[in-house]
Amino acid sequence: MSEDYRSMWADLGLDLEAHDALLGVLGKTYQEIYLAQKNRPEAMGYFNFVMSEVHGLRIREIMNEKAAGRKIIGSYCVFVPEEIVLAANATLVGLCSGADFATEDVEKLLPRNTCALIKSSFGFKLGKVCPYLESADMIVGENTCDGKKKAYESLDNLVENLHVMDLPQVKSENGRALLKAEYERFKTAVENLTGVSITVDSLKEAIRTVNAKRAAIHRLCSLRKADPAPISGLDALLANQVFFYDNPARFTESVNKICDELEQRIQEKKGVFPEKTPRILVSGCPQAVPNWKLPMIVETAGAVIVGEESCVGERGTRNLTDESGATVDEMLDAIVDRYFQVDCAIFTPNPERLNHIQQMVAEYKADGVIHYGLQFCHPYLMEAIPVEKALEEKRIPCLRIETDYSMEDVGQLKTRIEAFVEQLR
Ligand code: BJ8
Repeated sequence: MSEDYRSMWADLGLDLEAHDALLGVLGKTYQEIYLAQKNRPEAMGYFNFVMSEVHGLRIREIMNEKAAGRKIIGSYCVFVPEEIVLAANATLVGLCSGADFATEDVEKLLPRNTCALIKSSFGFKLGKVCPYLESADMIVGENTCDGKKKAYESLDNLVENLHVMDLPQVKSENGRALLKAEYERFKTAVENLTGVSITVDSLKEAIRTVNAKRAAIHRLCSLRKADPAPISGLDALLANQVFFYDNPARFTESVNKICDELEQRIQEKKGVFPEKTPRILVSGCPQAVPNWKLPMIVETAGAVIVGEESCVGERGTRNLTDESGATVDEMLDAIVDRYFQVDCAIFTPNPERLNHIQQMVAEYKADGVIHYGLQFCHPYLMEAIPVEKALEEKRIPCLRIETDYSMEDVGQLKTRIEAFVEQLR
């Protein structure tokens, strides 16, 4: 990394030594998991570049945006509407939370039995190793699960400008009204931060930009229906992860380029694994960068992942926003309609999620489902039990796993996953 980046990280207040250690581990892990794959599409070269510059070039771009007066907003959840952020001439970045860091310090603020994702978000802050978090002018928290809701009360003491968004827990008329009111309040907060009023034109353009990004990912998803699978689950997950922090227009273009190449591969019947490789749908908690543990195990156990029913995946990107509204309010309604369909397990009851899992199994011709639950995540772990039961009633094999970010259980998971893959053959 150039000296130029080091001074940028120092200006952001990062702990350079700890940050070097993080980048070292990240680079090594990426090398061992991603670069070791065979038959990758050439266009994945873009994502290799993005990952090698994840704290470099992208942060430099963000710092340049800030110097030009643009505000940066950080988010932990797919309920934070990027459309509103872009329409106010700001940039939204996802704050990844996919690795353990500064655990001892974190456990002074949060109980040990908190999910790894929440602990990680605190670890990156306390360890001063996330340039996205440090460059953000506003951080958005959301009242989703109890863990996050209560953790934001403590996070409020650690960051300067935390905006907490209330979220409904029930898909009712009242729930929808709450989401609309909260998106209006968020719009005002973003406008106050940026000094930019959202107009019909700016909101329409923002909706189009985010729709284009989602449409590119939809295209990628649908190409994964082919057998042999033209892209690995690891690579598709990476595209879904980069979705959260790359420049939207460049991301859209890069994903479409991969899709062009995948279409060619499908025509030539060229796959990343041989035809008839057991196909797995992963469903459950989000897998944030650099949490690649599960797909690494699955795809080295002789199976291929063909879809992610997850917020870093189809739950997060499904459905476009209607862009035909003639007023800001009409478009806000369309945004609410789109996001209100996200079937996170914090909702009760949440039958749409089970429907979507079954739909995805059929569409992607999955042979089985692995339910991915993070330890101590009550919403997903609880929902996993009826999901597994319903799938098995339909003769769709399901393996329920509960894990964290440590590597301690890799051997045990490998054994269980290999046995599951064997059962699917
Ligand atoms: S819309 S899934 S991104 S809240 S793993 S922190 S649920 S205890 S992440 Fe999520 Fe938004 Fe829902 Fe999606 Fe809590 Fe579970 Fe931890 Fe979780």
